[in-house]
Parts: sequence; C-alpha cells; structure tokens
Amino acid sequence: MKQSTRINKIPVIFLAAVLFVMLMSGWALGMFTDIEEEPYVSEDADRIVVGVSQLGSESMWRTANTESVQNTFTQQNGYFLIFNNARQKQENQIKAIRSFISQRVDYIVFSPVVETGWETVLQEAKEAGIPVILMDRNVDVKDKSLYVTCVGSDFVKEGEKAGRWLENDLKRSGRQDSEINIVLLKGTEGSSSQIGRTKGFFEVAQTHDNWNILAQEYADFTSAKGREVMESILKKYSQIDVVVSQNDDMTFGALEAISESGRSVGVEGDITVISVDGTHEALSMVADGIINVDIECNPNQGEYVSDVIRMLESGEKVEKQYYVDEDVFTADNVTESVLSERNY
Ligand code: GYE
Repeated sequence: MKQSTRINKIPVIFLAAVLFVMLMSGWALGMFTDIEEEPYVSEDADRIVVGVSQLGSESMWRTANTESVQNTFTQQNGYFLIFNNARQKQENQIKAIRSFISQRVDYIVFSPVVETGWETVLQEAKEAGIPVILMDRNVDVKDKSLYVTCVGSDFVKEGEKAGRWLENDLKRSGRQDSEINIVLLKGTEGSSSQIGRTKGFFEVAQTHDNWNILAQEYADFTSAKGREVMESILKKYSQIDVVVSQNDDMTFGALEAISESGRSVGVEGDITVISVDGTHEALSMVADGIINVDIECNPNQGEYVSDVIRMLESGEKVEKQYYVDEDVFTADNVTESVLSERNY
C-alpha cells in the first residue's frame, strides 16, 4: 500500500514540473516574440493549406512541373504548401495523401504515377471533406466524384499530333506509300501520358497500312532507360525509319544509342526523330535539325491549379477537366525568342 502511494506521487510532481516549464516558456516566448510574430500567426490562419504529392523527378519536364508548383503555392500568394516527392512509387503517394488527410489540409493536389488503384485513398479524402485536384495525369475511377477536377494535358491529342506530323512529313518527302518502319519508346506503363500518347498515335497509324510498328517498349520516361531500350532495339532491327519517343529524356538516351550504332538522325539523317515535351535542350536540337519535331507538353501547371482553387474558394463551379495550351515545334518555329523564354 505504502509503496503504491509513493509511486502515484511521482507523476503528480512530474506533471506539475512540466506544467510550470510550459507556462514559463510560453510567457518568455510571448515576451520576446510578441509584436513581430503576431501578424504572421494571424496570416497563417488565413492561408490555404495545400498538400501536393508529386510522383517523382524522372524528367526535366517533372522538375519544371515541381518548380511551377513551388513558385505558385508560396506564402506571398496566400498558401501554405506541404510537398512530397513519391519517387515513382504509388504506395508513397498513397502514404502522402493519407498524411495530408490526417493533417487536415484544405486541398490535396496530386499527380498520379499510374491511373488505377486510387479508389480507397480518394474515398478517404472524400469522407474527410478534402477536395482533390489532379494535376498533369489522370486517374481511372468509376466514381468521378472522388476528385473535383483535373488540370493537365490532352495526351491523346499529343499522340495524334505526332501521327499527323509524320503523315505530312512522309507526304512532303514523297514516301507516303513506302513501307515505314517505326519504333515507339513509351513512358511509364499505366500512366495517363503513356496511355494517351500511345492511343492518339495509333489512331493515326492504323489508317496507314504502310506504317510498320517494329517495336513498342516502355522506357519509364528516363534518359537511362531510353538509351538501354534503344540499344537493344538497334541490335534487333537494321532498318528503322522513325523513332517516336514519348518524352525528351528518353529521346536524349535514344539519340546517344543511335549515334553509337553509327546511324544518323534528324532532318538530314536516316532516322526521323519525334519527341514530346519541348524542353529547352530538345528545342535546341530541333533548331539544329537533330530532332525533327517536338510535341509540346506544358509543365507550368501551378498557376492553373491555383486558379481552380481560387474559384473553389469563391464558390464557383469548376469544370471536370482543364487542358493547358500546347504547340508543335519544328525547325521552322523554334525561334530565338521561343528558346529564350523556355524555362525548362
Ligand atoms: O511528358 C514526361 C514526364 O506526365 C506529362 O511525365 C507527364 C510526362 C512528361 O516525366 O517527361
């Protein structure tokens, strides 16, 4: 009996000490930080808290997209940004989204690495009453109420633009009836950009019996993989007329492999190169005739997402899908000013 009374007294004394220290430090903090800190505290309360789950950092495009998010969701613009990089793993994105839910953020913005497998976590966000905005890529869910809107590119259209450009180029060079051997380097398997660009390109390709798809392989949107995959394709096929690469980074890798194999590329060369993204480095290669055409994909999406958030904040109705503006670049329209304005 006696012993337990003694034991009980310890937590009481301990708690009193903790309370005393807390009170004193609170008082001291107030004394020293008072006037200067207060305005920040009240501003903080007004800020819109946005949790962003970025899928990774596989490409130049992605780096630019991340920068656009970080430059938009700033304190000056009235935001508090919680940013997480999932390093290409869906499970990391799901974890990040769950942590945003438990932190009770105002909005969840995320760029889904693949399209499927999001129902459960998006349902959790919905039940917590947190609006979800998809950025860049889309999700494949039956219940469309699981997200508010998607801000990104029209990937099918991008693929179709690649096909239409090839169609016209073959006409221009009088090869519209010759057999054309085509290789496709595809991005991350199951991602909207890979699915859409493939679909759009095939919509055009299937109308041409003379377009022969020699190979179509995934190369993860990275330069290293683009190089590796292209190397093995070059070993298998001696006659390749066109390479359609679904992003600039894979194109850079493929170009290295092609040049090592001794074959030539571009406007004057043997292999026509079609790329997607329109990064500064790739557009310089377009200007130099190394890459024949680059289908632009605009990564500067932070502002667009912010506009949507502002609309939601003021109770306006938003569309289910917003597409960013995008162009097609050949040596004819990659001007000095296009190059100097390009921030990625
Ligand atoms: O084209 C590629 C990136 O989903 C649009 O992902 C994006 C693509 C982009 O890694 O470079």
